Amino acid sequence: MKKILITGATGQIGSELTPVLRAKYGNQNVIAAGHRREPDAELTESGPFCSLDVRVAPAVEAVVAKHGIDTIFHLASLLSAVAEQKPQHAWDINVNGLINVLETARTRNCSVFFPSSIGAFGPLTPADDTPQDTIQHPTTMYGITKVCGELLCGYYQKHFGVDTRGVRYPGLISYRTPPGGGTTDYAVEIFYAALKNRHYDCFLKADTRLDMMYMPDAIDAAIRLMEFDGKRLIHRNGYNVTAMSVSPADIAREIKKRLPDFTVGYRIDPVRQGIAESWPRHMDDSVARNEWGWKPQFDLPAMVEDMIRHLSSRLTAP
Ligand code: VAH
Repeated sequence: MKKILITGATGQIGSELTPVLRAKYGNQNVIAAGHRREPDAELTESGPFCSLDVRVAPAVEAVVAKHGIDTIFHLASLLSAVAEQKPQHAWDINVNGLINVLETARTRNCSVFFPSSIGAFGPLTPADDTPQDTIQHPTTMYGITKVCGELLCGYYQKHFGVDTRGVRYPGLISYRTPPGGGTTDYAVEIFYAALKNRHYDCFLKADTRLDMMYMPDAIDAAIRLMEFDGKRLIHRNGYNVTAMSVSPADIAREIKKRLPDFTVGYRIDPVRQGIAESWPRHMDDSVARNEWGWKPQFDLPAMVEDMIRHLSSRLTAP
């Protein structure tokens, strides 16, 4: 990787991947591109930033040509809950945006990282120890766009030789940039609420278990996969990767060990509860571990400790 473009750089993953890649490859070699969210000062002052609507093919091509890009981390996407409110818009961004990136990668010989999700699975998928290769049939527009994305990346690799790679991320937890419009957002909101108010009303049921991952591990997975010897990869796209399978009650209990007066309530959002129940509880990620050395560093206690440490200086209740 010499010249990198990150689409969706102002989002939850992009805002953390950008500084890590800039530290590794040089600030001027990592172009951050965003569209909906305004970039923060760190993003714009540490290296090149441009506004980019991935739905506009000539705009994608122009950015790649201007900067001589050889690697694209394509993160621009609508998340699950907001995609259910605007399904056609989600298809436009998540699929037409990806096709534009893949077409540019084909003509400009770029490698592409594409993040799929546990959302690419559905109610017919084995919910525990979900295999790498299994039935998907998602019932959300978000999941349909992610399965389509996995298949498109595989097609462009097989038919055009484009170096596409990707993982199926679980819910991602981070303290820098809150996610927007996701079903797993509760796992981030709970920390802000615990530190500000010592109470959180969760929109998922207490026992709703889902795969989760702390952002440093998610960043490591993306970079490790993209730096790995492509000739040794078999699956290439949509690798199951996870770090922990937890419920809101599990996270609340771990927070309470550090904030004894924290309490949690439940105000269920039927839409996001329905989405969560259509996803697996725990994926088998042994294929990623065997093929390219995937290994998470943060379990539930370590993640909670680090989240509270980083957020407490900003949000501690008086
Ligand atoms: C969402 N955070 O909730 C995303 C993610 C597995 C969930 O894809 O939509």
